[in-house]
Amino acid sequence: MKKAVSIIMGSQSDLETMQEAIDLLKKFKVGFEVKVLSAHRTPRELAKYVESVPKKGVKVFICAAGGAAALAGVVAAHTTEPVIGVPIETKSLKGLDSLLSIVQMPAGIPVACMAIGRAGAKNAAIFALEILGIRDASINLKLASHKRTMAAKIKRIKLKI
Ligand code: RP5
Repeated sequence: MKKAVSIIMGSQSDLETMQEAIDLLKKFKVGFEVKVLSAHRTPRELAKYVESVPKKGVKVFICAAGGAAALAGVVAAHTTEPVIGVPIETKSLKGLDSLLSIVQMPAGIPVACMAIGRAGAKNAAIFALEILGIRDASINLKLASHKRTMAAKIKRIKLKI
């Protein structure tokens, strides 16, 4: 299975949140790889990795970081592939720090910023699948079925009030 998605996280501590994205990509049977690389702690290794993987088939990056979350922006600076950012919830500022660090990119270097925390991780995987779905009709069909399942769950709800 070719690895079309690269998930990068700034720390091992981000894995708990990013498991949501990993589980979804597994469910859709889309190839991916996961790396821990930090914009601040391993800047050279990060740049080298980002510049090397599109040649191996990576079509989209998902980057998760918390606090002064430079990761997604730095990845976007080193590639022309789409970059999706996931702001990790933090203890001090509840992830607002991560959100603003990821969303407030300067003109010319966009990052698609998701919601803070687990919802953002899940949505990052879905958004990555939507990007891949532009070229791969089978992914599109699975996404449509995923949406129908979500709708069916809502429709089944019977409130006892
Ligand atoms: C960020 O700092 C990481 O993405 C993580 O969310 C946060 C804290 O990292 P650790 O101190 O837990 O390694 O770079």
